[in-house]
Amino acid sequence: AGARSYAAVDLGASSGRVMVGRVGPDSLELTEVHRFANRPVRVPEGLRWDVLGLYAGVLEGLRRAGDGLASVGVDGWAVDYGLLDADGALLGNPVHYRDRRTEGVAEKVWASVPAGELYAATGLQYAPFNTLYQLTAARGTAQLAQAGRLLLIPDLLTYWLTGEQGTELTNASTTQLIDPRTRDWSRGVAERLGIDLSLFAPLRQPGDPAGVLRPEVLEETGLAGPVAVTAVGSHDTASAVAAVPAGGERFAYICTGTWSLAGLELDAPVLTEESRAANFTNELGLDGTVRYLRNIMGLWLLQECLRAWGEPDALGSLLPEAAKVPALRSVVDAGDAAFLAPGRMPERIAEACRVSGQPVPGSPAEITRCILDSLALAHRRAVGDAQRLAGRPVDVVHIVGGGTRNALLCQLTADACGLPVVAGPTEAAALGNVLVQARAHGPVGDLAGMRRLLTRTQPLTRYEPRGGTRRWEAAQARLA
Ligand code: LFR
Repeated sequence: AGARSYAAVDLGASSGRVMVGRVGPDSLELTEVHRFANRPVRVPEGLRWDVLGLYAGVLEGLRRAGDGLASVGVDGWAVDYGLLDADGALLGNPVHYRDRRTEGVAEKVWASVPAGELYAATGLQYAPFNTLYQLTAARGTAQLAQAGRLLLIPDLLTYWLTGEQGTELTNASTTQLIDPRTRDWSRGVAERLGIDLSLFAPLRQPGDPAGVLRPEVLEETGLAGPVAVTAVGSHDTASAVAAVPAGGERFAYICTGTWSLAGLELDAPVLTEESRAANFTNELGLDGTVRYLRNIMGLWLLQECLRAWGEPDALGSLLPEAAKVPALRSVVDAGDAAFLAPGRMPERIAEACRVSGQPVPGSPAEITRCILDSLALAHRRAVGDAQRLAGRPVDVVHIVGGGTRNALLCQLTADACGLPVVAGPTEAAALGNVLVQARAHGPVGDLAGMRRLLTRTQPLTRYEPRGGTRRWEAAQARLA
């Protein structure tokens, strides 16, 4: 009784999905209605997103969701954007954050605003693909010169659905143009770098109304109007963190998928020089929170190997074999930006092992084990560093997202961290998306109330640490 349905559009780097969440005062059920591939395309200019293909997938998903939706919300990966001309038409295909155009750009930016000042003002870790570096790389291009508007990917799709433009705050915080203390634009930084903030549409908060589906969208999807569209934590990681089923405050989280995003939820940013040196980021979360975390390469390392082996679906059979390979024979630094670009991943991993004087993994099972050990090790380091830098000890590590399906990774993470791991939900980003909509339209309470509902309704698996944290310390020392 009293349950309502919300559609969550969740766009990841390898697939997009439309899920329908049915939320009542004491119930929460999520159904996948459509999943579609997200395939980056290499053209002569570089690596691009097929954003029209994604939009078509979204429309098909809404059609399958059918009538009775109280609202629709869109989240997706961060930092990337589409440019619109003065008539609102998209200028070319959005550039992929793994494109090479940002190589060497940071040094140019730091010549105008030193890296230390940039961190103190924006709290963002250095990643070559932060929107700020992308915009600097694009300076002087015909496309940017023609642009009247910049919309981050989820905001672009929301615009196509509604005709209304906005810049949702959690994702805006990944541009490196937001001050995490004021949660507003960092005008000083933008000015010094010659970035025109009027390219951005006005800021929107998660939960704000974002319009209604356009009549043409209703016609194409066969839905009966009106259907509201609601701003959610449109950065997928913000939605995923909102759906971490934590009880109290003493928890760390790891959002797993193409990336592993590991850290803490805080009330205020940590902007110290030590934090910058450790490359921790202060992205914005729901209700005034800060997502204090580090980006780790994540299951991308494995996805790329599977692609290289021509066996994209072989993980199920590889994992039992990888579990039999001796632990911690060789590890790589899973935080290293050297693994950012696509291509030749098995060779690059083997090479990293050779250079650091470790046994070189050869078979797919050995390479898989090396990757999982390396991810668990990077999880351990990020969870440990975050506690130390923020002065906030934790008792439990929550793993959400695609990695929850990988029991070996969850167990190794518990072992490495020396803490219990609670794994689940898998579709955290979609659940966070749905719950923010439900809160805007119904009886769901604050963040703590959302988390209680998740704890009561979602299947969770607990992994206890099996001891032996010394071995992980020793493995870490090999990478120093
Ligand atoms: C995860 C994610 C990360 C962001 C990376 C690039 O999907 O959104 O949080 O750093 O993708 O956008």
